[in-house]
Amino acid sequence: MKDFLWGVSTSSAQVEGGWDQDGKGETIWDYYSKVGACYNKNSCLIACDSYNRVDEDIALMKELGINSYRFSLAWARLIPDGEGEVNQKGVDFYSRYIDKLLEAGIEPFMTVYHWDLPLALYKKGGFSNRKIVDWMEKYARVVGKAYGDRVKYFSMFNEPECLTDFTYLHPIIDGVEEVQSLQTTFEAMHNILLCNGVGTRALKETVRKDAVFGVANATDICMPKTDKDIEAARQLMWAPRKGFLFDHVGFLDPIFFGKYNEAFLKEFKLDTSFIKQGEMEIIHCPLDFIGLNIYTGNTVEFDENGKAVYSTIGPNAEYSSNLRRFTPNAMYYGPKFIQERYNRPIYITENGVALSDTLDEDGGVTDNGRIKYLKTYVEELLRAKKDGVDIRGYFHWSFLDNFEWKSGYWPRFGLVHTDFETLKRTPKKSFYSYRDLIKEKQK
Ligand code: PNW
Repeated sequence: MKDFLWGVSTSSAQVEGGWDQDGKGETIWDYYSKVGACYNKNSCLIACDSYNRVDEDIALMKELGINSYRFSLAWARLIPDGEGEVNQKGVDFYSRYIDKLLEAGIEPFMTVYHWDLPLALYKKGGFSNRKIVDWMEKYARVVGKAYGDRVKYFSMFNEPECLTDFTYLHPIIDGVEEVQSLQTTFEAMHNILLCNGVGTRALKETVRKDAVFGVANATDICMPKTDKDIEAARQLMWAPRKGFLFDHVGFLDPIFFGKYNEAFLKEFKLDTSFIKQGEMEIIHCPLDFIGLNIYTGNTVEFDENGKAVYSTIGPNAEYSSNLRRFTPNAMYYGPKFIQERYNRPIYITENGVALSDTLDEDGGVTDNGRIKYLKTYVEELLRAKKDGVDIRGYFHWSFLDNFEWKSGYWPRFGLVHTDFETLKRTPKKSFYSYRDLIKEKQK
């Protein structure tokens, strides 16, 4: 497994802080923080202060033994109002970061947009304004020109489906955002897909020739209850799903096949007449890899009438503080089903668990639950790889405990504990366990 990428993941808004340092513009999450819209009025303005702790963090990554780091750029650091002047100090920040990662033997795995929209663009309608496609193209060009000589792995978007769902259908911030109709949501989704298309092309034109492009996809996986139910799981995996509307087929079909999935359009009664000529060609942008963010899945079986149905799974006491169910075989069936349909190399761009980790008396953190979670999920992933699925890397979410959006700081996903008062970092027991696992697998 020499070329396999073993890494950790973060995103700009969740770790950086430094919200107005060196000319950065305000983002929607700075704004949500200021109006106290997140859990317990938690705010991302300082977050983990990673903006000012680059050397300390990279030293920890080195100690962890990872060979890749997945992180995102804050659009408002590079272009404070999202569309106007470029802020050279912001550009230089990530440039230095990339150099330091490379010096440490850590491959940068870059996400261009992970949800922190410049506030100025939000005020102009954000993804509902068709002009966002031009703004995104300009931004991607700035990124490509600044970093494309050194960065090989690019994804324009993190979880476009979560972004759409949480912005329009289940607004992240109650009372600040309003629930939108399915049609309005679909039109914003279409703009996001156009942004992905123009952004990826702009990057391709500006970066090194051996660079590869993907998208990090949110995945609610379906797994069979028994071996007799594999076909049932496959059926529901590709069915438009109630409750989490804009999932796999909604986003990946148009990107890879150049047209919206018929069942998806029908299920949600979506009207496509607003789509202009040539737009589906822009969206159709065969990417080199698919990133999967896998946390959990649903068990599926055939009922007595031969219909594919979801099986009920009870709560898992061991992971009672987790935000999602403990379902390691999602790491087997997710990549397998995704590869069957889209046939691209796969990176697990996120996988992890939120626990209520606290410091022990001796100052350490004994997070045995995370150790078991990580090992079991990775085992299932490697089983899929052994069975022929083209899996090229695994990134644990997350490097540090960080700002979990609307939920603030209570869910702790890190391999490293963050004290949000003092900003002190303390590697948890799982940090050393992951370090040993990487060492073992790289032999
Ligand atoms: C991902 N779900 O989001 C995001 O990419 C990260 O920014 C986030 O911190 C991480 O997961 C942990 O939550 C998700 O409800 C949010 O299934 C929600 C879901 C999945 C992923």
